[in-house]
Amino acid sequence: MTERTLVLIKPDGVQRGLVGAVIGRFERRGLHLVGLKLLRVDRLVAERHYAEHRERPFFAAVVDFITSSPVVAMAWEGPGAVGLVRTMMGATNPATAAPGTIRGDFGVDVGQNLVHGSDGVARAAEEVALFFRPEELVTWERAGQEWVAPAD
Ligand code: IDP
Ligand code: MG
Repeated sequence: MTERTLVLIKPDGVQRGLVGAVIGRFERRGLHLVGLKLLRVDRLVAERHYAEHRERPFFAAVVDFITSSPVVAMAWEGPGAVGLVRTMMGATNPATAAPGTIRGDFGVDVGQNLVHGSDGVARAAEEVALFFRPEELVTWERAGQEWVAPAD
């Protein structure tokens, strides 16, 4: 089933010049890019984005971090895209993330773990809507996509 998910390259990934490397992984995997922008996350959006963690001790730190410097926001589609992206990102803490994952290849610290990916289909729809206006999402066909997966 085709799903849509939100991916953020967090401030550490942008500052470290890893935007191309991260996007390239999703492209090579065969996912379909339907939204992309560089932006500075404002505090209200950050607090809504991390609302599920409001009571956690690290809430203020994650809001401070995501608003500290620009991020790249993307919407990607593909079969099982939500779980696929989570698998490609690796465990939340890069210290224990498997090699071959984004966090496991590029990070060492839980606070600077490079990427965000939605953790469910319903949450993904909310997160895409938080970061993109409807007209910013582009409907298009990628050449050769039939060699990645059959259309559903
Ligand atoms: P996820 O990004 O793998 O979905 P979540 O549990 O949703 O992980 O946590 C959101 C973000 O909060 C993480 O990506 C990480 O940057 C940060 N975070 C999670 N747990 C901790 C912690 O124990 N200390 C500091 N930061 C944390
Ligand atoms: Mg999460």
